[in-house]
Amino acid sequence: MSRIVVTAAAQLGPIDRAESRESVVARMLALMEKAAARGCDLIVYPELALTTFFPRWFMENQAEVDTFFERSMPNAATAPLFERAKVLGIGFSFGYAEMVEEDGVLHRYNTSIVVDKAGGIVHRYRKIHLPGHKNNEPWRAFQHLEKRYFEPGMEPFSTADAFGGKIGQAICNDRRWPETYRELALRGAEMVLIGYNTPVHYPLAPEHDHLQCFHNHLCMQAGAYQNGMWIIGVAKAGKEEGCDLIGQSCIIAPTGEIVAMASTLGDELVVHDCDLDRCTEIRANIFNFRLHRRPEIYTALTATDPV
Ligand code: CDT
Repeated sequence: MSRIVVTAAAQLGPIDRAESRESVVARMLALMEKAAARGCDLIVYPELALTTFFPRWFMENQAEVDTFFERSMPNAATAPLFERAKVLGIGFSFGYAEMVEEDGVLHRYNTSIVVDKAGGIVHRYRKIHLPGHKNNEPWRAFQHLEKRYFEPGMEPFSTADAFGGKIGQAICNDRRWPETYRELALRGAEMVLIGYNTPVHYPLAPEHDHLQCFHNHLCMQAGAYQNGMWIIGVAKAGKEEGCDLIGQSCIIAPTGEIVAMASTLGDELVVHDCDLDRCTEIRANIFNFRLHRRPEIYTALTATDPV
């Protein structure tokens, strides 16, 4: 049986603060129609896909922050995505700000879900590596307050059996950490979906601004190759509320090669036939974990502090 997952990376252009979820969902639906017309099994949207990237602003009023969060999924604004995808017979994935009450305590996470062709949520991932800072730092051109507005996800990386294979998820800053890919690969992931919002300007090291696009591909290509997995990297791109976000949404083969890439900073679809059996080219050979890995020697990897 074929294990080809025809996959679309659905890049979104900028979302203004005033743009409604309904308007964004209409844009996502337009991309979904295109993907379905191209025979896609799965369409992948970026991190925090439903709103502007709100951690760029310091907000003291929690009620204002909470306007960017979803209290249930699906909900009234996103139901059209679930309904249309089911009719089209296409799966999808997108990121959103999740507010959830667990054991009487309110939690807020940077979350991403995978929905299968039958319309069911088959995987949920809460961002583990939250970048940025907790307090207002007015010297910055813009804030990056993920550490203030979200709790880090406490569930380990995981996979779902979906689309004929094992699908994992990571979110934006996670893609810079080699542990993300290795954890997912050791848990069997054959395809990892990674949405991102990455500003061109990095206030802590502006001398690296010109390297943002290079680092974007560098880490995802290395992650794909060193673990023999497909990587679907999907940007929210373009000038959003005066902040330039990189694009370069791409599909990366288990060999580390970019096989499809967006060429704009707007709403754009790139599609590839991803053969999950190609993971074996790497995993049965150069990175055969069982034969060649030496976990008994890597003790520093799971130690809490660097040696
Ligand atoms: N969304 C996200 O995680 N963005 C970060 C920006 C750099 S850290 C301030 C990233 O790693 O792309």
